[in-house]
Amino acid sequence: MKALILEDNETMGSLVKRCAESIPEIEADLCTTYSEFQQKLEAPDIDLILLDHYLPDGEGVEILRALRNNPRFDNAPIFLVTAETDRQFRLQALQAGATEFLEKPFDVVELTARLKNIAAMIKATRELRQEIGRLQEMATTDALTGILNRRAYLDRLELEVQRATRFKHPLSVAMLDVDHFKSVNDTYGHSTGDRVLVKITEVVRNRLRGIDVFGRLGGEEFSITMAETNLRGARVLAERIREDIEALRLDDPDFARFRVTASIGVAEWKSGLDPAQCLDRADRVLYRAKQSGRNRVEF
Ligand code: GH3
Ligand code: MG
Ligand code: MG
Ligand code: MG
Ligand code: MG
Repeated sequence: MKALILEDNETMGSLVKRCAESIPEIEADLCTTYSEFQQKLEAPDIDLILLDHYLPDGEGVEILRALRNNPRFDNAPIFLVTAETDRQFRLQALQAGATEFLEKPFDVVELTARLKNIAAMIKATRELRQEIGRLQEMATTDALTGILNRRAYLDRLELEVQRATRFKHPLSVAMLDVDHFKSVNDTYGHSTGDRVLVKITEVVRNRLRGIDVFGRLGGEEFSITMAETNLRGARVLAERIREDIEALRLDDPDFARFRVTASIGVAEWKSGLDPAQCLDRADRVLYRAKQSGRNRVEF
């Protein structure tokens, strides 16, 4: 972790730096003027700040207030290390958001101990953040196929509908359902069924553009949101996907004769339709595709 120190007295600054660097996780950088500090503050990875109060070109407490108003540092650990011993001043500094307040001359053992505690807290916060990221990923990803799960897909669809409404841009939605998938499971087993779903996901993905949104709604049902795409464009894409799935062959020798097909319903979003209505339309069209013999695109 990176510590940035602002202290105009070089001897004092070096001492603070040495205390900080005696903690193995901390790497410290010393600035002797506020303007130098401001420049170095631009670095993206500063975890901890130590401020002196009396500076030739600024005052620690004011700098502290400014840092607390900066969203990048509103929660960062900030130490105020100052020769000012007045109680009123100490309260001011704490009220301005100082994490720690240390009087100069400070006790090296005390500063080091406090820095060590803060380093442990920074580490714990980091781990928590990573864990949150991991959980977020889990909560939005379908475990089998790695694409968006139902919840995340519906969130994205909602966003795309808002965007299309706002900019009056076209938007289309497709619902895809694998044909007679139950018989795939019954004939080849559930784990082969799973592999088929993964293969189909790959095939669809290869046809999509970066701005398309693809999710698994559940079982063998998928949906695609096509931004900036009218019904005509969506039909063309859906037809290509249908052909690709029909042409799919698995490596497994059992699959030499095996074919899988899917039916797709396509609907264009119209102003005033909410995401659920939009999906509902595509779903009804999909039903028609099933009724008309499967392995086809309806719109
Ligand atoms: P249709 O052409 O009318 O869509 O027929 P279908 O057999 O595909 O439709 P149905 O809804 O009756 O069956 C869906 C099957 O999908 C039943 C279920 O066991 C299977 N299934 C759902 N989720 C999974 C999964 O994650 N893995 C596997 N292997 N099978 C699944
Ligand atoms: Mg000073
Ligand atoms: Mg189904
Ligand atoms: Mg069904
Ligand atoms: Mg099906």
